[in-house]
Amino acid sequence: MKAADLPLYYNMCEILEHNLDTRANKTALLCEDRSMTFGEVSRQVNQAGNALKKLDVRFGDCVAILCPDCPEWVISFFAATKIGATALGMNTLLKTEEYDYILGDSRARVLIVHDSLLDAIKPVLANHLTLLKVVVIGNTVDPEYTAFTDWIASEEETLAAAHTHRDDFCSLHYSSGTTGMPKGVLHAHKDYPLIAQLSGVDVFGITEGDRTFSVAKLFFVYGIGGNLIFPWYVGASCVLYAGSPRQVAGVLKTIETCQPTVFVGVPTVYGAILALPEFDKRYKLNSIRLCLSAGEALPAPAWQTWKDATGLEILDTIGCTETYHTFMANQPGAIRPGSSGKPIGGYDVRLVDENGNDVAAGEVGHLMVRGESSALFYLHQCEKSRHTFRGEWLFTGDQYRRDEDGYYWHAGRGDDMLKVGGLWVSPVEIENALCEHEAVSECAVVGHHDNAQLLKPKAFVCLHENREASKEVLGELLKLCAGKLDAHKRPRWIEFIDLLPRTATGKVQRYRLREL
Ligand code: 3UK
Repeated sequence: MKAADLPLYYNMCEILEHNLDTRANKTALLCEDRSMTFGEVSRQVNQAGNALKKLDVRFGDCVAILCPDCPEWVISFFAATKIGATALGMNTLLKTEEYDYILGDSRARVLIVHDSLLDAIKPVLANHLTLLKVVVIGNTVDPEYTAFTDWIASEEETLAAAHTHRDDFCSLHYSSGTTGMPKGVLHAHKDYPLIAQLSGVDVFGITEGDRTFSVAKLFFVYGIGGNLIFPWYVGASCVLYAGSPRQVAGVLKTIETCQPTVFVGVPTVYGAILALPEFDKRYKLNSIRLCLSAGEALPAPAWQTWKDATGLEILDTIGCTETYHTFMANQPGAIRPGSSGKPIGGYDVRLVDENGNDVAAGEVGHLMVRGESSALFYLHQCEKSRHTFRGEWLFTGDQYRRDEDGYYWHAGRGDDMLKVGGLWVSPVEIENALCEHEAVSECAVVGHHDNAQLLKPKAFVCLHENREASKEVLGELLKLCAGKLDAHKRPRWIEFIDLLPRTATGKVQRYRLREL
């Protein structure tokens, strides 16, 4: 599928509305306390869209949503895009100053916020004169604000979609980098059917009979793609989970109750489930036919243990906010555990050196990707945009190696790579070696200057709960590295810590380790 196959004037609310002809009474979404049909969702989208129009929200204006995964999140998102505005699903794990930055950078006109998150953003609302209205979802609504249900209750249940060009922007996602303030990534209406067809249908084979469930939240592109856009594009249902993915028991209980067929997971959650003794006997997971993983590399041992316990083969896939969704994946029947698979249809990749020339086979290079769902720039970030968006190609910042069979292996982030003694060293290679020790639960390697001000690898190691840091363990780790790694790659320091610092979306913040 190509963008040019879509009508020139196209609104992404089609992804919901094409279901109205034949499936208006089919369940579109389920959550802990409710379920809604496509018809019901569509009527409330129209009501919310009419309420936004009454506030004079116009083409291109930003509507910010700050809410755990629930029907109102979805309704607000489609309402905004349907009237031609830009929907901004905000990360629910950010700090007040980050909300302040995002409200300002996006010039949000309306904020739709869940009562449980109001306190986190309330102190900065007065800073934003562009903000016309705050609508609150939930039970305990401050009389200062309008309750979501009251806001839409008296509105008309019909609404014509705005005459949007397929290249008009319809969503804004802030991507939390490992450094600096988050960057706003705008996506167009066309990107939604593109990713649904290219990944959801062509690679993952999602069909009308499926039911998706995601631990990645809707504010995260991987989550909204896998758990809203893919299923609705084919008329399947989704399960919304408002809880934290860290509450693994809640995740497993939801799977047991709602019986999804597709599980949209991340490596840390697979790891946490595997750490629960006899999880496969205590919870019924047999509704699941397909398991996805993304966000960071899924280690091969976790892939194998999951397969041994459940019989299911996880598909590790990589995408980024800039491409909206997947561009490389392990495909059913062609999986290489530990790798990110191969480029999927609709996307091309290249591995290049510092000068932009293709690297030789087997060598690590910077990953560039080309595909029609790519964003065009970062909002208000000229310099960063120039660095990342290079004509048709997107510079991902990832380091990859391609093996003889064409599979791609992640070798860390470009900005994490170390040059030791003039040679490139990937922290990931050292981390993999350390993780082979049975006492190690996770670890991260960063560059650290030695007495001669030369960069050398330093490892931060977390041990399993029942293990103590000791001279013995340290000695074993050093010995392990000596056996596995070339001399220049061996960590010169190993420090034991309780937890690795992570971003709100779960990525290790190496820059914080560097600062330690
Ligand atoms: C890293 C991976 C190794 C990689 C995303 C699937 O994660 C997503 O988007 P983000 O913008 O982050 C992108 C960056 O995360 N990464 C993601 N997946 C993998 N590294 N193996 C993987 N399987 O550094 C990438 O550049 O938060 C993932 C679909 C849509 C997405 N937006």
